[in-house]
Amino acid sequence: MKPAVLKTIVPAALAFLLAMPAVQAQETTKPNVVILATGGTIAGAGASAANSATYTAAKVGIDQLIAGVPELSQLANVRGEQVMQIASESITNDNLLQLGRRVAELADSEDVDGIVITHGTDTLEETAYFLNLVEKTDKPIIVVGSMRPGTAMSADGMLNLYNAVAVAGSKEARGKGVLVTMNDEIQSGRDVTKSMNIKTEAFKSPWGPLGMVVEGKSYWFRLPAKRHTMDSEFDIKNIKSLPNVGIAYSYGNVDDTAYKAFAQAGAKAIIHVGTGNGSVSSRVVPTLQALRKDGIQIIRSSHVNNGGFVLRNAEQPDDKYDWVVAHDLNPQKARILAMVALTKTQDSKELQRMFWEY
Ligand code: DAS
Repeated sequence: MKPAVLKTIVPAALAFLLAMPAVQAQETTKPNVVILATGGTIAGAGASAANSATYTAAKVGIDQLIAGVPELSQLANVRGEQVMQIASESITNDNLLQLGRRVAELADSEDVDGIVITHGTDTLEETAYFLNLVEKTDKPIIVVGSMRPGTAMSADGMLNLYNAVAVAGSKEARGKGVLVTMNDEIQSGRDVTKSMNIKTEAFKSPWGPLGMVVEGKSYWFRLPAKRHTMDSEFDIKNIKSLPNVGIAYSYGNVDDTAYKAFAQAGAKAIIHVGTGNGSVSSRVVPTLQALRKDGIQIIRSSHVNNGGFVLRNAEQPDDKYDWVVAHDLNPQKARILAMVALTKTQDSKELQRMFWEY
């Protein structure tokens, strides 16, 4: 081979070979993120690109979701598992426990740095809060969904998923509790709620988001104030089943039918969704007093959206009736905490402490 050629090829080959370990090392420096898929709109499909609201949820599998966002591989070593494939309005307590146990197994695994859960948006806030209460890890756990199916124009799922993996792989997200990344914002799993059903800017926290994700980088502005994950007294590993807790919505002319039906069905607690400050109609108070005497916990929440804040002994003499107030939790989150709390205590004063602290 002519010397001139040797002079060019050999150094280039050497340089390439020398770079190899660095390339290998780069792969191993990327975080390992597992995506658990449960269904929902983020896995949905519509008949045409114009169908942003008419589609079928829970159709697309996790491998296709990951293949649809090849940029994920720039953020992390990603692998997926299809835990279930359902629309989230159909998620049961058993599904919640199944998901929570799989999350705990992965969180305990040395080679997992972060976990993403793709989920329907209808009950995303309930799952996120449940995991926030029971997962004993400081690794990032990010629950993510989308308001439009991937088949629609301006679908939001791809970027939501990209942001979720970016946050799940970031060290700054550790120890902040379960998080939700929707519409470029990072929300606390405790606070966030679906406030609108046909906008991509649907998920809001009454007390504001914790941060933002821009081009794969997260920016933090606040920290969660309530107990969660490693600081929680609850542990998924100690929860065999979740008790029956009903939610009864109040309104003008309401009577005690729903409350009696929940009691008949074996509810251990009833979330009263009151008007205003968790008010209770005078037509319903005697029944709630009787149900409390029968051992059913009565928990007053509010249907004031975007941050109803129920104060003890304001609208009702909670001390006298031995009732609990849900603090700022919306009714569906109050049910999640009540179920988890009742796996540990039947004491209403202990329950109230938990509602202040979580
Ligand atoms: N049915 C809704 C759900 O699965 C679709 C969605 O918004 O994700 O929660």
